[in-house]
Amino acid sequence: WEAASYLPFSRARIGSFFQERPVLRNPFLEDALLRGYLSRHLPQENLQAALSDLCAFGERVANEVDGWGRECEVTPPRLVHFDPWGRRVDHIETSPAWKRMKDFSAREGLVASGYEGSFWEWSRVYQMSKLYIFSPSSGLYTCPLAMTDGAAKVIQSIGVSWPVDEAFRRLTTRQSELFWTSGQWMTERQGGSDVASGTETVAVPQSDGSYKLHGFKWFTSATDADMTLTLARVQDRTGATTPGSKGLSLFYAEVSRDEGGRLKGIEVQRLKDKLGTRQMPTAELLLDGLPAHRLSEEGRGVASIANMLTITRIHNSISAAAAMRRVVQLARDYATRRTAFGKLLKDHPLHMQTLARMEVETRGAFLLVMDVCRLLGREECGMATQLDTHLLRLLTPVVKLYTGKQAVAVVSEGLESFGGQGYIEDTGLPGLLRDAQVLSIWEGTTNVLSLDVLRCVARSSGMVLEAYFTHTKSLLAGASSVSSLAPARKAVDSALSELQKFVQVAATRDPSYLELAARDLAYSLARIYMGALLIDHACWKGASPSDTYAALRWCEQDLCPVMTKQARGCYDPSTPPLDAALVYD
Ligand code: UCC
Ligand code: FAD
Repeated sequence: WEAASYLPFSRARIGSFFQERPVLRNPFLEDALLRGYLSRHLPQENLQAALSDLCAFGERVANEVDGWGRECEVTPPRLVHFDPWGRRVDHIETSPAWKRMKDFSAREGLVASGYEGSFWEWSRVYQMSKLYIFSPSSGLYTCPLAMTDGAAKVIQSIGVSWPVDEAFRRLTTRQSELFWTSGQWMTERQGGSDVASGTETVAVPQSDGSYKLHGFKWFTSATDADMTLTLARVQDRTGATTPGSKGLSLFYAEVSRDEGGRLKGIEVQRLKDKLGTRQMPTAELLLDGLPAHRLSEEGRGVASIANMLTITRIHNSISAAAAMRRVVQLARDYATRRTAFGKLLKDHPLHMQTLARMEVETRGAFLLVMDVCRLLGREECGMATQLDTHLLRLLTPVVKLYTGKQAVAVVSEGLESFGGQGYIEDTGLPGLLRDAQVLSIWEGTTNVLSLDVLRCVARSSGMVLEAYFTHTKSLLAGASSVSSLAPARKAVDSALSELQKFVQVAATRDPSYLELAARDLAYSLARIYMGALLIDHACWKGASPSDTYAALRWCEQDLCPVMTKQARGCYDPSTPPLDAALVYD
């Protein structure tokens, strides 16, 4: 008995070693690239104010908001169909932390700062920097904020007047008691990508010029919103509607309740049971006479909601870059605390190589999404050149589709860097991966956005590509005398020439050829441009040796996969039947 009491694992003892957890420190102070980028670009007169605001914000995110985010995850929303007396109420109960996120977001101006113009052309960069710091701790509150921002943008582009002037004020206010969020109800059961054929919802004209909507919206996220933008087909006097995209119009509707507490014109069918994004309600909605106002001309619904898509796709990309940044931040902290094979993980070169590769991906993503924010800011200030406008149109689907995929890969690798603990729910880590997975699905899947790239190239008669080639070359020009960057510059230069060759060859082929190449083309556009941005940033006078190293590492990959695959015959007319045969073998 005496001998046994010395045994370290005897009876109730569970050993004396407990691994220290990774610690989340101020995400602003922890991010050298973010601070460098802002110091480089923000106007000098505002720089200090912006940096102190972001620093204080980062402190709150680490010490307070992150805990609320976790509370949102463990207290998911609940749908209460009936009140105790049997009346249908369809009440969506959300956690106190979710409600706190709404107040916090308003007070911090997470939407408003995009409209206040305090940083002129850099206002979007400033706003998105804040969202980038906030996103992984936000309990997915960035989702309603994205749609809110998108709705404000649509209203602004259409004109801030009745019936949406009040809504615009509320969407862009910093007063939490007035702040509204918006939904974006586009998806129906027949099609989320093919909205034009999939939308069955009809809009029945009313005598006062308004409409009542009848239909079924299959995915509606953050359904506790105060208003929504949605698509429907206007019925003529005979009840007929126009099929396809030409029949779709854009509508504004408020989500309100009658005196009995029942939703006006809406029934919440059920909440979705989702892989991730569990913090926020995503519902199926029956629209049964929802009062609405038409915002677009009849038949201009898709074109009018496109402004919302631009904004939400940029938000999506910010969330993707932020998820990568967060997992790298935690993983590198953990590597200073965890020992294996006699030394800390940080002292194992192979582990550091793994984290460094994640860091390179994160940097490429960050610079691309910030560049798109820069272009958006220029457009909104009336400063955009034609080149800027073309670039913004081309790079929006590119950044969304590429960063969505990167986020899943980097976050997955990141989880592995915690070993088994990365798979354990109450560490909070698995949620990062679940939430990353949606980034490539909603707001346009990878393939659908790749086809959007083709469409915008065709519709601009190639002008968007011209802008892309011109601007990428100008980014490289600054590096011509920097010898340490020569291999990277050479790689981007030659990939750019390859891409130009591909475009020339592709122009002579039929559309089905381009369709097969669409995804690889979009990836090539992303990788080359990210390479050029990394090189450009490394040439800045405040850049560090790590900025140069990141550029060199990025440019070691195949920057132009579309040309590599073309050379291998991957888009030849013989491949589709072979692909199909292989899949169904
Ligand atoms: O998923 C959703 C919400 C999730 C929550 C939000 C989270 C945000 C991030 C948070 C981070 C945590 S809402 C559902 C999103 N749904 C989609 O993204 C739909 C995906 N499908 C497409 O994008 C398709 O390409 C469609 C629906 C746009 C295709 O429709 P059409 O009617 O066939 O399109 P067309 O014919 O190509 O274009 C019709 C018009 C044209 O204008 P005009 O007539 O003037 O030539 C196009 O130029 O719309 C214009 N247009 C665009 N304009 C179409 N797409 C765009 C665009 N991307 N930008 C500018
Ligand atoms: P489908 O269009 O059926 O696509 C299935 C597959 O086919 C995809 O891989 C796609 O890439 C591929 N595909 C489709 N067309 C082509 C093509 N032409 N060429 C090659 N490949 C193709 N929607 C809203 O409107 N509002 C919301 O708030 C909202 N919230 C969401 C929340 C969550 C958590 C999720 C998962 C989805 C949400 N959605 C929302 C819906 C989302 O936008 C759609 O699911 C998405 O756009 C895809 O549409 P789909 O589901 O109909 O897929």
